[in-house]
Amino acid sequence: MVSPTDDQRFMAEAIELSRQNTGLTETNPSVGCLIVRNGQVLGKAVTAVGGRPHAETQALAMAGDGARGATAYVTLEPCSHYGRTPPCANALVAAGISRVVVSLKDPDPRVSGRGLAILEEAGIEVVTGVLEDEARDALRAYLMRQVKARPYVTLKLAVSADGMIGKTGAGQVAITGPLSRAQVHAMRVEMDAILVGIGTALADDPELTVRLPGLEHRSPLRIILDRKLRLPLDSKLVRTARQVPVMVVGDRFAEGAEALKAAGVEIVDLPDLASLLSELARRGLSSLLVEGGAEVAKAFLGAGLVDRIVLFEGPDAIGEGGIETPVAQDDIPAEFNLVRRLSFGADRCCEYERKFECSPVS
Ligand code: AOF
Ligand code: ZN
Repeated sequence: MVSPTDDQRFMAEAIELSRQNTGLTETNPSVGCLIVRNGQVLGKAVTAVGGRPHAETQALAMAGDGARGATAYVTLEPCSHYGRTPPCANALVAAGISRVVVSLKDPDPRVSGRGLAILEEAGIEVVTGVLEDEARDALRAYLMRQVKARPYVTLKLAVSADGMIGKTGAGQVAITGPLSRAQVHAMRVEMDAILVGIGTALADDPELTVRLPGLEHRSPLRIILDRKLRLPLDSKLVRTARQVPVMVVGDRFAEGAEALKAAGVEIVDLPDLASLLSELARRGLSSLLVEGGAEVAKAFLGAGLVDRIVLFEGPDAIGEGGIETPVAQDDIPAEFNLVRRLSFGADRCCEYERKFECSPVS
């Protein structure tokens, strides 16, 4: 007999494994799978970078004949559709797996319940809902796009000791230290897109790429909210548009549109943030990091379109000329809960999450 604690322990390992490729599996969720027999892990895998092969087929290949009579732990319901790979549910049946423990049902309409049905019809014991909250956290971006047809939105803010996010006319001001900055780059790796307003783009001339050794090629799509197309052609963003895509959300008939397009920038003309998020989801993007500035943060918060707030707090004050943060630690909206508290050198970092109300497990 497998005790419930064993199920939780192995599922925890599968979830941890799944996090390894978060953000790197294109439109696919990053799923973790363990093949276990008599308490021994015979195979384990995560959805490959790029989205294929899926986790189960790789874990089964690793377990080989050992999979016969074994238990498979999968963070998401095994797929049942013939996509670019044959269904994982069928592969589990063919390998002689006798028990499958799943955390979450897959909301993808091509799968949604059918994967579990294939397993049950083959006489496999199926258990669902194990460590559901943890799996939902690991799969939150994928679930948000599937269930709400928009990306999961994270708002990142770096706030000084006196509650400021910058200084008028001063360009980029160092609020947090190098460890926090490295952490922001690590966050970017997991994102499908990063967004700033034109105010920030003009003041900071940011590059918004990932600059971590070995991960430079993992930069997300860069989005600038720029109604009047004020983004300068000699900005770092435009100059690097051919290496890492840049999308400007603005009036496609405004002056300068042709020059931006010629420089490799895409212009999309959309009326509001909700339509932008729908468009991103339609393109298969599941996660968005909003990096500033104050007006953009307020607009996302005001529209109820923020799912997570990551608040970095530096040790020094900015003083005179400071730009006030749109949200401080003591006025986080009530619907957000503190989920993580970390330190990066002299900086503190608090993460707040809005209750994620999509429960795909029936
Ligand atoms: C699994 N195991 O590791 C993953 C799954 O485009 P395709 O054919 O690869 O299918 C994408 C869908 O497969 C995706 O929407 C989700 O339903 C499922 N992802 N399923 O069995 C995996 N990544
Ligand atoms: Zn699959």
